Amino acid sequence: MSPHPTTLIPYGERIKLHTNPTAIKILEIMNRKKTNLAVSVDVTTASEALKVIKRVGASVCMVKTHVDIFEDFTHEFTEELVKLSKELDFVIFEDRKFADIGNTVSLQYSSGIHKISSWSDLTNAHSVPGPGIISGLSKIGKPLGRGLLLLAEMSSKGSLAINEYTEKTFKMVKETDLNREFVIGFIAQNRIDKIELIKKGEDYLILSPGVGLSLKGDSLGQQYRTPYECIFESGSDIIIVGRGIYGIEGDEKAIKDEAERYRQAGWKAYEERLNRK
Ligand code: S5P
Repeated sequence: MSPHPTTLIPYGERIKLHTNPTAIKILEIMNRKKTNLAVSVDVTTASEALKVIKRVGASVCMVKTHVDIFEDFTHEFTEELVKLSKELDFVIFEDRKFADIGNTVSLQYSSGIHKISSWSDLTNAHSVPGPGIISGLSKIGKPLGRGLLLLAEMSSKGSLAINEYTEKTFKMVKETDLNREFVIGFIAQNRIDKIELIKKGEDYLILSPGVGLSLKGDSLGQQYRTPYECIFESGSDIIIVGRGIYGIEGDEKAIKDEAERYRQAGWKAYEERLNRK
């Protein structure tokens, strides 16, 4: 099977295929820092999260958060996060997984305690409610230059986001976000932007969680693949790693070194994929 054409274009050359400021920023950072690694910082205090982010920042293009799991959330955290994102050059992705009707998600995105749209460059949503979820989030996020990812597949065992669901999620984006100004890609395990459905010059980012160099899974259904399997074999653009990095045992330097090990593995797989031409 011939490789998906997008996987043969260097990240830097894909910048011109996007108009969304967040998509452009992500690809620019990946190109500049030579990294396709996103670190998921799923710890339960904001102070611990900041420690991890400072250690991994130099190796990543993106930091992913779940701010609803922090016991000590305040906007001092988001201010510090935005500051670090500028200093250490990464994009902020709040993994909120919105899943409601358009009106509700627009409120959840802009309001409440977290006010996600005010500080997070990128967020994500399930396609299960239908296209209204894209319109509701776009109303808030597009004027701010934010980006959205739709969950087209999941890494967990028994996921229902497969086959027809995945295909319909991709088609929903094509039909709803006509100028591709807000939805910049997908959370998926494979290159789900089907060749026969993408027009020349159309570009989507595929981000894959469920990545581990030594772990194979957990007791709650998570399944891991290696950076090589994700980037080279499945054609993903960005690997998302959580426990494989912040959960590593050892001193402060261990987390930093582990992030660098994943960065190198992800980048090597990307270079091999380009050289396959
Ligand atoms: O399908 C998915 C989608 C996501 S966003 N599977 C996932 O695991 N995630 C998220 O990626 C999950 O919520 C968690 O924050 C991270 C994976 O963490 P890890 O510790 O298993 O690497």
